[in-house]
Amino acid sequence: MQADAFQRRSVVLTVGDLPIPAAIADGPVEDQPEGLILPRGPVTLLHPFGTTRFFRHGWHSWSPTGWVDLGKIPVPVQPEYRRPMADDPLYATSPRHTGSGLGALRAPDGRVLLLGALDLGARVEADADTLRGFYEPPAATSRTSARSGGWFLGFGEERTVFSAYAGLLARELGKRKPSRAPRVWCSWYSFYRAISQEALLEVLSQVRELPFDVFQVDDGWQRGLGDWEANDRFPSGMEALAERISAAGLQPGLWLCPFIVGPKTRLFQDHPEWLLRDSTGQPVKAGHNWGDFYYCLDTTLPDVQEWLVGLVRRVTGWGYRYLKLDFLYAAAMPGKRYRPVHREEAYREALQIVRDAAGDAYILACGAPIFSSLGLADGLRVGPDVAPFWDNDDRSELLHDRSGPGARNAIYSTLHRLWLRELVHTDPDVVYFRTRYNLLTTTEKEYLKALALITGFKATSDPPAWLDPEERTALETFLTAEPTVTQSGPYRFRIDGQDVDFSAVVESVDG
Ligand code: 9PG
Repeated sequence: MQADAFQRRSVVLTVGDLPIPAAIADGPVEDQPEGLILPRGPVTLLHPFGTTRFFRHGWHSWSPTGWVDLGKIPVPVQPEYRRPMADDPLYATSPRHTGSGLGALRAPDGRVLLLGALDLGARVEADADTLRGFYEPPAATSRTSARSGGWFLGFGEERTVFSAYAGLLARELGKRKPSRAPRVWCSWYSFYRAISQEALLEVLSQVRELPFDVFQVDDGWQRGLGDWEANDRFPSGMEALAERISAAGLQPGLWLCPFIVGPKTRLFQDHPEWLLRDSTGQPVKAGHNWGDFYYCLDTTLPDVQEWLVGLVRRVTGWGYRYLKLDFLYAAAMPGKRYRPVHREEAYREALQIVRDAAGDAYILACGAPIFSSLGLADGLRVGPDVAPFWDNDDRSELLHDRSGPGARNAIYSTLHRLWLRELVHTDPDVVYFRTRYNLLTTTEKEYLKALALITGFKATSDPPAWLDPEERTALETFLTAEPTVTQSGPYRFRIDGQDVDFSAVVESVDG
């Protein structure tokens, strides 16, 4: 049945005269106020827009997302081993611009033609003549819900069309958006891996005086990637730390990567049979970081699923109520799985297992495939990491990699994923208030702050002791603000009556 669905004849449309539809070759078509619902199976649209701009949607949190110029052939990210950290590695060398889940073209009058999948595993690509959507085999089939699949084809004003599509995604994949996003202090962007019990308790004593909700311990507490136990810098253990955080009136938060395995870990040694492998039997590399390659778990294995439940129960049992789950795309990497389901379905099932084990703990999905996380994650990182600098031009330009840390890359992708706000808390990453250890200008910091006020997801890594009195006041004002936000243009907003225009940031990337 799955093969049938996949091999179904293409739907071919011609967008000669707008508004659509023109001619539909196969299958039932349902009318939507802003467009059409097309059946599952490949869709090819012949469009008259030539080398216009194409909305290219990145695969996971860090994957660049925005309007690319169809006249410019995509250039693969270098070096090769970084490709999965930048985007879906299967399309890294495609000569066509390829997006995950959806794609859109800009018509000469500014309106957009959007082709968006209503199920997992879809890709949309474009060139000067065609907009083409297809589902990868095998079809993603949910064990828990009957998703109808198919496509949404919409034409109209950009925000209206994206919003109509978001509404359909909510229907197909669910939406999970608890009231207000928590206000988070996160250890990463000040201490990086150099955290310790002592250093964090010192910061906790300052953070507790400010209106934060969560104190989140990031990378650096664990023995290894897969060995999720406290290392020697946390001599009292993680449960004791969670107790101290709770006693300070904050919710304990913890970073972990449930789906990756470091090569020097006990997990890697004890369970080589748990690793996702390629068709030649080699373990699949999910990327290179922490000075080495790291690998993926085959999350369709019953033993791995049991281990995942145990892991999540253990950390929530320690008292952590906010889980920043990172490098999640590893569970959706191409490979040969124990159960031959589509890789994004495998990922979604694994995230569902984690979701169920976490109970009502808040899940922030990071490095996460966007579509397959919808309806399960509470918060979703929608751009690359920020950094206390604007951009690393060498990586962005010379290595063709806009997924690297930097304020510009983070702002750029987040702006193009604001339409997801209807479905999930979109996390633009932290805001900087400090001057200390920071190369960002005041304007650049203001952009980050405005974006956090727009999304409503507020976080910082600044230890209050690093701030001068004015910076501290600015942080406090930010944390307590509940501004009225309206959008007045593609990249223009009014935040409590103040105009913020990101157009210059976008133009600086798009050229
Ligand atoms: C901890 C960090 C922070 C951060 C996450 C994630 O491409 N890369 O090499 C790459 C490395 C780290 C990274 C993103 C990309 O950051 O987004 O907030 O938790 O891990 O290691």
